[in-house]
Amino acid sequence: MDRVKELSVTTIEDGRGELSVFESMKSVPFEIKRVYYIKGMQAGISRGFHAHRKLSQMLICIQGSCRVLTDDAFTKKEVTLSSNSKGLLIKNMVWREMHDFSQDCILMVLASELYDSEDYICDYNCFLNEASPASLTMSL
Ligand code: T46
Repeated sequence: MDRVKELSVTTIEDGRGELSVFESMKSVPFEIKRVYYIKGMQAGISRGFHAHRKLSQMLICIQGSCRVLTDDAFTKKEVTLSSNSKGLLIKNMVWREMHDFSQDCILMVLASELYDSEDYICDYNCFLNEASPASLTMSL
C-alpha cells in the first residue's frame, strides 16, 4: 500500500485569478480536522524530521516551493512541491523532512487529527522499530 501519494488539486482559473478546492473524503481522502500553514522560513532551514503514529496529512505549497523527503521504512521518496495544483498525501507512519524552502514559500497542511504531541515519533530509529509490518497492518 502506497503511504505517500501525489494528488491533483482542483484549481479553477478565470480572468479574476485562481480558486483551489479541498473537500473532506473527496479530493482529500480523510476528514479534515485541522489546517495549518508554515511560512517565513530562512534560507537553509529544514523542518519535519518526524513521523506520526496516527495522523495522515496533505501538504500543498500554496506559494513558492520546497522539497519533501519521505520514508515509510521501506521506500524513500523525494517530491518537489512548487504548484498549488499539487498535493502530497502522507499517511501515518511515514518519516518526513522538508528542505529547500523558497523565501516566499507558504506550505499549507490539511490534517486528519487534532494536534497531539504524543502522536509524534522524533527519533528515526524508534520510527524504524515501530514501523514493523505488524504495527503497519494495525494502522492501515
Ligand atoms: C508535519 C509537518 C509537515 C502546535 O501547537 N499545533 C499544531 O497544530 C502544530 C502543527 C504545531 N504546533 C507547535 C508544536 C511546535 O512547538 O508548533 C511548533 C512547531 O511545530 P513542528 O516543530 O512540529 O513543525 P514542523 O514544521 O517540523 O512540522 C509540522 C507538523 O508539526 C508536522 O505534523 O508533518 O509540519
